[in-house]
Amino acid sequence: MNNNDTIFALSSGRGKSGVAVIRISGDDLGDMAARFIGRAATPRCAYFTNLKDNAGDLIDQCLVIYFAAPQSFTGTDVIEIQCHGADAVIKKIFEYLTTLGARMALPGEFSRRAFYNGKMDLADVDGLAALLDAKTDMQRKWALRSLSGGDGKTYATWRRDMIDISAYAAAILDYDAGDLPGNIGEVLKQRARKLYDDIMRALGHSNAARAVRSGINVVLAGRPNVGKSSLFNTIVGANRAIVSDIPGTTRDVVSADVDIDGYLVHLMDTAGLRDSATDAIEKIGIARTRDEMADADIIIHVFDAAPNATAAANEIIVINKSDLCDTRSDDAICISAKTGAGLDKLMAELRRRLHSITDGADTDVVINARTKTLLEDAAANIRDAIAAGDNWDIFAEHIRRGADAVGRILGTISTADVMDATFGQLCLGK
Ligand SMILES: Nc1nc2c(ncn2[C@@H]2O[C@H](COP(=O)(O)OP(=O)(O)OP(=O)(O)O)[C@@H](O)[C@H]2O)c(=O)[nH]1
Ligand SMILES: [Mg+2]
Repeated sequence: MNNNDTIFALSSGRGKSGVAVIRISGDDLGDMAARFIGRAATPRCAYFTNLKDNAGDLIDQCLVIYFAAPQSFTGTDVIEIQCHGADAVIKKIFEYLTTLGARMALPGEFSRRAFYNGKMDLADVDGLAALLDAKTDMQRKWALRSLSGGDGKTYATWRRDMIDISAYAAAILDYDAGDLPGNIGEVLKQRARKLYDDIMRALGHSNAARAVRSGINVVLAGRPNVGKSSLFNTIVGANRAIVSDIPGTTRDVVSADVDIDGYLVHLMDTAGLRDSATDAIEKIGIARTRDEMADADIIIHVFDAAPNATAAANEIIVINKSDLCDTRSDDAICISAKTGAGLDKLMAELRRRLHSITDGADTDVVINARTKTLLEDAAANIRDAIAAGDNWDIFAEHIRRGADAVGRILGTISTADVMDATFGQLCLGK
């Protein structure tokens, strides 16, 4: 698996650009670098060079940087060519590199090398994938936290602790009680309980990480004709949803992604809720509204008169059409989608709710779907260990399984499918 044949890929984005970066990874690329620049390359120095093909024809004027192993992204020798970002130039350089025996890299192959060469653990790879996907500032910050190694350190500490506890528990079986500290059993249980609490606390914040990474679902719901679509269009800043005075105008879920305070928000306009709907399509629309409400992180419940409902924890109650009537309520925000009155208050409340989803989760590991399942597995094993009483072989075995689960998060213990799924998230050139 750990075969450092020479691979290359475009590491910058596709399309016409001022500069494109082509990355090459392999063993002993010093000769290749020297060939490009016409003399021996000092690592980490930038060389302006007329890059020529095998026939001596100029391909492009480039900057070439040589990174000697292990001080490179992949831990192998790496050459970066910065050329002009034209498709024809990139294609020609690729052809040239192929004649030198290099091949096009697979998606995620550079990071796979970095992993095998000890430059990254799988938590870092998850962080890198999240960073490359980041559209908003909050996504960028969270991905960087995960990428900068904090998560890997926490997981590694947990794993070491578990291996240690498991080893001591096994020792209780193997050694005479007189040779061991008197309270060793109690100490091991206390340590296991602390680990369990730490992991459960991290899991408790996994919703925050999910919300930042995948976006926060905000659903506009309410009776027909109250102005949901009008409000949706106002927040999105474009006429995306049809507005009319006919109740039941919106039949399907209309959604748009908006960046609010650095959070990626999936804003959804829905079919108005009414029991009297007879139209089959409207009924399907209402069922969809209910599905979206069930999955919502935040519901903006819109009324056009005094609300007849109390707000659920994830609901913001809004009374629209304040330009027409003067309904007031202490628990509701009065707005007019038509004149814009009160919208600042609604947006301030929405921002407060968005922040509260992630508040307090700042110091914990950034959990994704893969790590969540493994952490749940680890926690369940620690719980079973604690429940094993003084049955120390069962205690040791469960803690060891917990350590394996955390090892899988880091890739210390791995299977081919985990590797493929993790590196497959990455694009070409990473
Ligand atoms: N005066 C006034 N009219 C509004 C306001 N907001 C919406 N309307 C009007 O109310 C009617 C219904 O608006 P929509 O935005 O289509 O209402 P909806 O809640 O999406 O309705 P359905 O899709 O049928 O569920 C339209 O005629 C809008 O112009 C407002 O703040 N003031
Ligand atoms: Mg509508």
